[in-house]
Amino acid sequence: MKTIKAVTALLAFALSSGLVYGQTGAVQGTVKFSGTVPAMTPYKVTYNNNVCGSEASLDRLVVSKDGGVEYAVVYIEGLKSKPEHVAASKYVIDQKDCSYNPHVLVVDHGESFTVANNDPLFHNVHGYFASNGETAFNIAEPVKGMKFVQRVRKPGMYLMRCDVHPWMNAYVYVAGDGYADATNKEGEFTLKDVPAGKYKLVMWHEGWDTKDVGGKPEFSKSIEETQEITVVAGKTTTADFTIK
Ligand SMILES: [Cu+2]
Repeated sequence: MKTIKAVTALLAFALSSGLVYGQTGAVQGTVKFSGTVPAMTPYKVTYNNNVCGSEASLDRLVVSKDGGVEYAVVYIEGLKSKPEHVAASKYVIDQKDCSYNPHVLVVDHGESFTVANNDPLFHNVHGYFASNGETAFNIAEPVKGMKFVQRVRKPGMYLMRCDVHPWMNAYVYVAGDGYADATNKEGEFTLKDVPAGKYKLVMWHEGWDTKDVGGKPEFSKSIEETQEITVVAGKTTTADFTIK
């Protein structure tokens, strides 16, 4: 009798934890560029050249030789993940050689990220809500080695720029929906442990057209594409996007 009880308890645990049926699946795919990749004109740097160099890439469109688009953000709309605490030290945007690294960072909702200055000059990190262009935060980091932890409570996309060096730009996506990833150098993304079900998958790319407005690059609108996906328990769903 004891054995039956123990087995029943074990089975109940296995079922509730999804060990037996595996109630989650994965979503995997790529973002590719179709057609001729437009040449990106580097920004001409005319001051702080000893640190910043003479030309800067705006990193607006980064495509691999196989057409993979880096720095796109792919997320599931409206699916909340379990908040998992991640230390702010895990999410870092570094300022080095007057460029943000990485160019795009995905941060889980409710978490903080660190902005570091590894240049021997003044940078300020001006964060804007990408949705309306309003200021979300503004951090001054005048000295090399400074670090600042920024908490972003409102989910969504943030654009960061430096008011001193107008070519510097980066994005932080605060994943209100939890399930989000930024594409790697090959344009690949992976979303793991997604509960089985039907969802809307969204692909966001910042867009690459720029206009020079008094020496400051002004960026065109971002690009968004969606597709319906079905996540099956224990399986990997493939979803590919193309931009042109
Ligand atoms: Cu700067």
